[in-house]
Amino acid sequence: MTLQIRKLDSSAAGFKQTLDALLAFEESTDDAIEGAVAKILADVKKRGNAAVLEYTNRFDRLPNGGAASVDVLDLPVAELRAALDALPQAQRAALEVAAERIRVFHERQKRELQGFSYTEADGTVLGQRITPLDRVGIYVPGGKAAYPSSVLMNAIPAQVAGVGEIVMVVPTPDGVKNQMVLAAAALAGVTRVITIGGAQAVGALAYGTETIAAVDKIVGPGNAYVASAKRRVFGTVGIDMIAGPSEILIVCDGTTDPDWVAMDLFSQAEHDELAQAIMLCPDADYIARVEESINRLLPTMPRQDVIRTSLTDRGALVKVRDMAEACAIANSIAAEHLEISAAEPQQWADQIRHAGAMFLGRFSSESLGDYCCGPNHVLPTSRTARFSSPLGVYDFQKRSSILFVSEAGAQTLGKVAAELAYGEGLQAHARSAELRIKAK
Ligand code: HSO
Ligand code: ZN
Repeated sequence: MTLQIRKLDSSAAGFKQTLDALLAFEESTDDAIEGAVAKILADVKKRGNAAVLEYTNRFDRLPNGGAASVDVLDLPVAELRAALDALPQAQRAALEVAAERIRVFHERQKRELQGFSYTEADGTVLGQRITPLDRVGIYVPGGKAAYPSSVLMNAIPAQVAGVGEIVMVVPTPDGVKNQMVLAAAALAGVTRVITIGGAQAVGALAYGTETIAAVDKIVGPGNAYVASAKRRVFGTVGIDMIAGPSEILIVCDGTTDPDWVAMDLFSQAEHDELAQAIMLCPDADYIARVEESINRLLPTMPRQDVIRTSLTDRGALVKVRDMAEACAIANSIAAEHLEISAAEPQQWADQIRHAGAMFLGRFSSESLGDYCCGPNHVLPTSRTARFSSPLGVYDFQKRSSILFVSEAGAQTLGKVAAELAYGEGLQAHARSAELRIKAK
């Protein structure tokens, strides 16, 4: 059965509306899920470990009738190390290379963001200090969607930032532990792993329990329950972002092997039926060749059902007037991943302002970035790259302002502050400033 991938033309009437409709993604908010999550969070807040244990035993089908206490759900750090040691050699080596490259990139980010201070003529010193968060929680989904690469991408920036405690929660449905996830946790400097998941794990991290210290921020992807729980605890703790389905946008000049482009489209389509894979290209013949590649290669893919649904429902091959127009459309899409698959990628890249990550040139497949180039694969989805950024060291740091006012500074600044304070009707502010002004 050949796949009917949508073909659009940027010159056709109504193109913009068609594209907007295709890009629209609204996370469905399900009242049943919202209600269940609110109840679980309130219960964990009130009853702590007893509630966490109950929900875990109810939802995760643990062997031997479930866990007897939350303590047994804690994995000894030695078990992480053992998982790493037991991995097949090639897999371990790949994980180590990836971890090291991700670390190098994020160390660079840390160097980019340093505090500063400057001294004024009267001796007043103003500055900014950067400190890491004390404790963060990393949510790792259980089962199929458990990606060891995501453990690296979430935990390494936290470690590089200098976060003292990195607590990973991962559900183990049916008691099955993903050994590669544990190995990745060992490499990424995770300090504690608790085998709990769902809204109850988010609640335990956010509110703390008798044995789990509350964290300052929770990051990492999860299902609808986890997303809802993260939204609800936001404010009590920080959260990263609520990730939507994966997206890839390929701007292609028609000089790349069409099989490569087809496989790159598949690579994100295979994540999820709701994933989005789109190509923009000025060459109609080339678009036909990519379509031919898609139909020839699809039957060879183990995840062809997911890919087919994703490409049929949300994919498109778009004929554009020229590469400049492709770049303009790419900016309006603000995709999570943008590949510029072209012979001269740089000139087009210079025109891009909105994209989570840009992959330049035909050798830069998105999959390399997903695993091991070094930049983070946790990226803004659903057009949010217009205003937000990849996960990074910055997300595990915060800034404090530093103000040292010299005696001389207090004389001049005191008058300014008092004037403004009287204007705002705030007497104590004004007097507080004035008390420090010496009577001449
Ligand atoms: N492309 C995904 C990340 C990932 N890919 C994990 C493979 N494993 C983020 O959009
Ligand atoms: Zn991916």
